[in-house]
Amino acid sequence: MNRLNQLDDSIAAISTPLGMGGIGIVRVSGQGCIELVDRLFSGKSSLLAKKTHTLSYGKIIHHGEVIDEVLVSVMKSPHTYTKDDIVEINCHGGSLVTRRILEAVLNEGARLAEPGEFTKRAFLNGRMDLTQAEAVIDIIHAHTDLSRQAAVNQLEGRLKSAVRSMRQEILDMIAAIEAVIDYPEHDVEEETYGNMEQAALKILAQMEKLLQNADRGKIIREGLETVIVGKPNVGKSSLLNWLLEEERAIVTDIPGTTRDTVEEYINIDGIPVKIVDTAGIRETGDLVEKMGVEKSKAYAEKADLVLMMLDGSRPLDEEDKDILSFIQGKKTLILLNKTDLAPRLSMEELEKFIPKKQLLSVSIKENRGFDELIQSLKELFFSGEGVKAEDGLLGNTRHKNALFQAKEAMEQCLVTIRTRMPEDFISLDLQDANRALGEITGDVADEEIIDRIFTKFCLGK
Ligand SMILES: Nc1nc2c(ncn2[C@@H]2O[C@H](COP(=O)(O)OP(=O)(O)OP(=O)(O)O)[C@@H](O)[C@H]2O)c(=O)[nH]1
Ligand SMILES: [Mg+2]
Repeated sequence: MNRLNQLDDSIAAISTPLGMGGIGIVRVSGQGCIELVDRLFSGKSSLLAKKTHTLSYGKIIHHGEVIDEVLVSVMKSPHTYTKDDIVEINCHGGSLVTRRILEAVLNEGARLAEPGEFTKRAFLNGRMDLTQAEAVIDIIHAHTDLSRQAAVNQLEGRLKSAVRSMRQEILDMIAAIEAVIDYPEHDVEEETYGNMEQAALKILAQMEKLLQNADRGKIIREGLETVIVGKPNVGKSSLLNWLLEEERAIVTDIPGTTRDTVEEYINIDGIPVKIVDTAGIRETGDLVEKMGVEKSKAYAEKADLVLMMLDGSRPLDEEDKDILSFIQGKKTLILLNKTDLAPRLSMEELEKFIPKKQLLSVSIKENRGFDELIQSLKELFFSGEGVKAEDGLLGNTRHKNALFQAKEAMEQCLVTIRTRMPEDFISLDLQDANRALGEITGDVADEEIIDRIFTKFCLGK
């Protein structure tokens, strides 16, 4: 669809969660939306006469029937979330009421908004760049204060300005080269190459600094995905409950209790940690259990961290060894559990083939080893240091990949300069870097990428 057409119509959606609550909000945005809602609104005076950013009391009447008593906010372009006119109808928070009001608004000619379409308009209308739009989802999804702070920094434009200033420096370099190309009678002087090299090195250093913290940033934003694996009955679900401090998963002494994955978030010093409890991994003829086992393996494969559990009251067996070899190459902590029982498997034995710093002895039953586990986790991902919201400047994998491409182009550019290649080659490398950076802010992102980002939003945002 053509972008301009897309921006022409009024879009509407229920912006509050569906369900019962004090209030529900139906949001409408686009040219002519005030008039549109006014046709449904009955109050002291017409909405068209209202000043911007005011609230009006009245009723929504559709086909002669009063749907609800409402407060309507009128916000006029350009100082609104989307930069277009916005009307928000605050009604009573029942899912039927909000739905009926939405229907009435659609009936008057608005189109049902796609997920994230209000924010997409804000982006297309130039109110925010792509990193700021992404920050909006991150704020909504934030599980800890640290994640929220990092997202707010991004919404305030910290990443945008970091990227834009690098782009500006690259554009300045391109302009300097173009100036030389325009006067071919002048050879490029050694001094010019020297200046170029300095400028390229400076930009590269900024890129590297941002990339250094990228993994931390991703963890702060998206959470550390941690999966608990091990053979049946070693205490995986007990570990989940222990970390959550609540009886979330069913624990029994019957091997094969957990059939499906159970996911929860915990907050470790501000770091959101997603913990996934899985079905014990073993060969099984039971179809349901088999599916659970497949799922456990799939989760372990994509996790940031694997917590592998062993039962200290049983000797190490083939099942344990299979799992150990399966998770090789992953960031792993091995927990030797049930150390309150008569030992059949010792830390000494495990230390023969597992590095000591990856090993922990715990007893969930006797509540031993909890602090050590949390400490090891922090060591593994943050070298034991505290984490600040600033570390999360580079928010997601998309940013990281684009920045990485930009860095490669700058490295190429440096080679081109150092080998004294003709100046238009330098310019080409710089343009590559500039394009990759532009993808981060959305200045040059293609529509498909943009659409993919906004479909992750909730309805009505
Ligand atoms: N003695 C002792 N028993 C424990 C400890 N941790 C867990 N258990 C017991 O071990 C049994 C199995 O615990 P679960 O947490 O259900 O084990 P699981 O690994 O989730 O098992 P599956 O879901 O079947 O794969 C239960 O009876 C727990 O009470 C511990 O530290 N010491
Ligand atoms: Mg279990």
